[in-house]
Amino acid sequence: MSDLKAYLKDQQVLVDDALNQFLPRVTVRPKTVHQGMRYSIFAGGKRLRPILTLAAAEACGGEMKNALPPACSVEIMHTYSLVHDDLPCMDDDDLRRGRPTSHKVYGEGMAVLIGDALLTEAFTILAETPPTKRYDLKDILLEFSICGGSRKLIGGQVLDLEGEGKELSKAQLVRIHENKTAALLTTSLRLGGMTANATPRQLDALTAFGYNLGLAFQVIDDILDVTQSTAQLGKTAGKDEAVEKATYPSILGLDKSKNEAARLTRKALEALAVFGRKGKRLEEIAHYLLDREF
Ligand code: GRG
Repeated sequence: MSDLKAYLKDQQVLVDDALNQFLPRVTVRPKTVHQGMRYSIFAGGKRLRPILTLAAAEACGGEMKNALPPACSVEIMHTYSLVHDDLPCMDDDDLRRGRPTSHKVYGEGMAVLIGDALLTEAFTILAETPPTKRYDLKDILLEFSICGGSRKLIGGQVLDLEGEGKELSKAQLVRIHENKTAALLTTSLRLGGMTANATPRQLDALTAFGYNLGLAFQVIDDILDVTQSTAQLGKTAGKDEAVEKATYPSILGLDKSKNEAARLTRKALEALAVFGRKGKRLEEIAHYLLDREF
């Protein structure tokens, strides 16, 4: 596992360097929005999604440098969703990645624009992805845009908003998180595979892995919200219970939620068989996420 820790650190540095290269400098006018974009991007964060993109490319025999543009795009789309999700009209949060949220620093109107600018920039960077024999830029663009749109990411947020203050069934909760959480993890992996000219069978395997890993990740996120401190998480702990949000622990209880996360992780791991030894990093990441503490 210590080898994995070193690998994760190296990948984080690689992604951060690429993000630094791709994003507009703070001196570009208007400076406020570019400062705000970098404030949220470089606030920390595990860089899970871009690391998955790079590891999926590796599993399919591709080159890391070709996967860097989509790796940055998925991290930027993720960060935009956090900036907007934290707004007072959404989840109303003051703390993210251990820092005051974007609207606390820049004001609400500017935080909306910072989120918009991040999402738009994600497409600009995605356009740098080199096409492969099986996947042209249109395939890559559609994978990314459908994931971020009303059918997935935004659709999940809509269901989340509509479910506020209601008792939800497990099936309804799963539907929210398939879209809010699992969709972007799946797209992160699939884009990595596409840059490596993945076979349809490999792409299906990445999809099944991403779906189950994404749901497992959310179950753990819900568990950590109950069991960890604000300092440990870098975001407000106990928030779900405080706003009476339906979560895995609130529906299943803590023990059954832990079993559910382990079951989903097992399903995710089964999907990796097609990669043989090349799927080792993805396998290690799945184990690591199940045991994570923040
Ligand atoms: C379009 C506004 C809008 C929302 C879409 C993705 C989303 C829905 C909202 C973002 C907030 C949220 C609770 C997402 C669920 C996925 C999740 C657990 C995100 C946290 O991801 P980590 O732990 O965060 O990878 P870091 O900071 O490490 O990158």
